[in-house]
Amino acid sequence: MKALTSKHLPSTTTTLIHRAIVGAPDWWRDAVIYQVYPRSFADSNGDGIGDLPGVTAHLDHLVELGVDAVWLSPFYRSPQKDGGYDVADYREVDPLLGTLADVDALLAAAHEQGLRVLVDLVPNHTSSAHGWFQEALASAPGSAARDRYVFRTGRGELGEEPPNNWLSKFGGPAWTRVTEADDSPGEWYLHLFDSSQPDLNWENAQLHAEFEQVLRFWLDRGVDGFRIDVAHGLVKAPELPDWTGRTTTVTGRKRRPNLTDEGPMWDQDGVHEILRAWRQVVAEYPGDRALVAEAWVQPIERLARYVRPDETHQAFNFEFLKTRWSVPQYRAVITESLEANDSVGATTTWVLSNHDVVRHPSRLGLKKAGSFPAGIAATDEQPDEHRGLMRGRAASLLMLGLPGSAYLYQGEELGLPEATELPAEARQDPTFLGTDGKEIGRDGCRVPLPWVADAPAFGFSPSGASWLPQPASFARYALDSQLGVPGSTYEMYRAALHLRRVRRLGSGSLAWVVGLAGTRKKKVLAFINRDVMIVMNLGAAALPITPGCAVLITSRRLGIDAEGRQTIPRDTTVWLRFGS
Ligand code: TEU
Ligand code: CA
Repeated sequence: MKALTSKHLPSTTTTLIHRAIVGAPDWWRDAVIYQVYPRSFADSNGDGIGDLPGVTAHLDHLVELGVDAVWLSPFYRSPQKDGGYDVADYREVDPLLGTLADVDALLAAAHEQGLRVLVDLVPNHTSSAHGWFQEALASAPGSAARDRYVFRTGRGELGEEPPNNWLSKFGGPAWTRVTEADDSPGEWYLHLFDSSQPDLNWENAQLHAEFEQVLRFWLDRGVDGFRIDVAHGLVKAPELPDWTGRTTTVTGRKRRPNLTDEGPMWDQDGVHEILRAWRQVVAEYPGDRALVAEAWVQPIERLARYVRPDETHQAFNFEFLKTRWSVPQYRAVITESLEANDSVGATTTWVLSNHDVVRHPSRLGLKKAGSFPAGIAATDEQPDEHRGLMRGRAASLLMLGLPGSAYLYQGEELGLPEATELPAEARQDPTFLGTDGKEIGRDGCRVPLPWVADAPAFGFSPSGASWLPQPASFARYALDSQLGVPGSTYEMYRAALHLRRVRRLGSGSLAWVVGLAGTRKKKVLAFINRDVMIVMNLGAAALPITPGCAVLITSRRLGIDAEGRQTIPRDTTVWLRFGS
């Protein structure tokens, strides 16, 4: 490393932050994993809702793109009050999305094509339609059936007040009162999310045994691992103390989401025992099955506890996702992430978009670039689409050049923006419905994908139906209008994934480079990973390409300066190769 930099980069200083993995890494350490939100990916039967046969039919797209694995958001039987994150049966497929045979066919086809498949595990809560909850409602207070959930008597003389002051992430109190069998007002049950999503009681030993069977059910069918929903919320502080900090995802007028989950309902030590038990279960199976934790905890050192050697293999790095469009902030987050994860021997798992957040080109097209609204309404500031796309592409090339694993959210390979003008009647997110539209919610990142510019529903559905309306602008983003088009976002992702693979960047190293000719420290981020230098320019001044470096890929067209040298314009990331 030293020889390379001193020879090719005179007058710079380099700081090694993270060493390359020697030998063959576990597959997940450097994998690129593509998130499919099934209801919005591809509809096979024309009802306007994406389904499992639709996913199977389009696996070739993922192979072409060059990802290693797919994570499927929930497809289980569900009343669909929260896009399937309200599970009524962990072992059944929702008829809207397909059948168990469709899952088997998807797994077989994916494995045949060399793709691994992770599925979503939703252990914090069930749907209120789950048999367990129905049984709890029909059973008496204090019964074993009620003990699967968090039932408590209310406060106040007649128990008419909720047991504590916790708020639901989707707005309103986190408690709902039930009516007992004799029609009297009864106990209250806890729901950190929608009232149709009662929290499970992870103090209950029976539940541990039952969930282990759920894991085995899917592992036996051949899934390669699980994404664990709300991994940081499973265990609550004993006695459920009142909490005056913020709890909600949505926060009222300002639409600023709560960026960290803090308080007695989150990140309790007990969750780690549960994750350890699941790690042992997946370790019994051949083929390196993996777990990824969804845990909105802060700071990064706290998140690193989830990826200790006997816990989950990965945890989404949401601090990276939340980073503002700023070189010092990126440098700090990347350094802290690699150091914290290295200290426990874990991989860092980068992510920019998912089904819960505003798509990253749109976040980066706001005046406060990279700020984090909980959704964008037609009446809010509208992102600058072009600038956002350019920045989004630069952010993606930055992410894909980093050592570690990366998750892509369906549609980001097309550069899709957030849909900000969905009509109220179309919106379905419980955060929108539960707040009478005061909160705009997450539907804007869940609009069905455009595959073909000139086809009904842009090729999403043979009938032209689409459960959320697609903006007309999606024609410009359709896959077929980008295929083979030099400089298109799709071709950029495809080329980046290819280069990342052949140059083994995912298992590579990171050394910051400071002092490249013509750069200002606060505007240029540069690092070396194996034989590639990744440079991101956020400054107004175009940056000449370092002599002796060949351009491998760029997020936007390069400029030429007066001396005829290629230059890196503003809001651009390039990957450069040393030597000839
Ligand atoms: O999200 C968990 C979660 O806590 C999010 O609400 C997150 O805090 C928020 O998006 C940050 O802005 C998971 C699923 O990903 C989400 O789709 C579900 O609605 C939720 O769990 C309940 O299952
Ligand atoms: Ca369908």
